[in-house]
Amino acid sequence: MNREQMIASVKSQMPERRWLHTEGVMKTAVLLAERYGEDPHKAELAAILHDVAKYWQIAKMEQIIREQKLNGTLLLYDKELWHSEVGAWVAEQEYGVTDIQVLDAIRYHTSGRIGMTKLDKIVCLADYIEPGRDFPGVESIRELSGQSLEQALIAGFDSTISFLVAKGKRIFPLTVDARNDLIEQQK
Ligand code: DGI
Ligand code: FE
Ligand code: FE
Ligand code: FE
Repeated sequence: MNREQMIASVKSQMPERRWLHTEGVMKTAVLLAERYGEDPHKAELAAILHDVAKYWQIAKMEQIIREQKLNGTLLLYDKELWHSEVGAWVAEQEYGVTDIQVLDAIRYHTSGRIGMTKLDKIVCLADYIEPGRDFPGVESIRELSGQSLEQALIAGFDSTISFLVAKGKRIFPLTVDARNDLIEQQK
């Protein structure tokens, strides 16, 4: 499958506004890759596919996580976390992606993880700051993104964690671990 076919297929699985978000993540991820010395092709590929499963039915995502023996702990936390794990599986199974760095960048784009690779950081940060995003504090994360991938991502996770706390929701422990690890790396 070539790039155009992949784009058409992903686009057909989501509403127009989510595709516009994906295009924003593609452009932003390529810019960040160029700025921070990562392969822009890998960044773009991960960005194209990162939300491919976002609009799949909850029951279908749950079924894939169970049947394919993916990370079942996710099922104990917010459903918003499931599309990244399922997305990585789909990228491999249906889109033939074999590059583990690209698959992991998709898999961890929502939660983050300990020891995030540069590509993980780029895709996760691009998801926060693409031009279509507007949440309180996004502008300061955009500014930080010009200085430090890590500082910007810490601010992104802080914003998500605060949002979840304000809503009285639980936090997936890996997100807290990812934030703590990025802070540790900054020392
Ligand atoms: O898929 P997107 O909307 O582009 O963004 P995303 O994949 O980063 O998903 C973010 C959503 O996930 C956001 O609404 C918060 C929600 N969420 C729920 N629990 C957690 C969580 N996000 C993180 N990072 N950690 C959680 O524990
Ligand atoms: Fe997502
Ligand atoms: Fe995100
Ligand atoms: Fe996204």
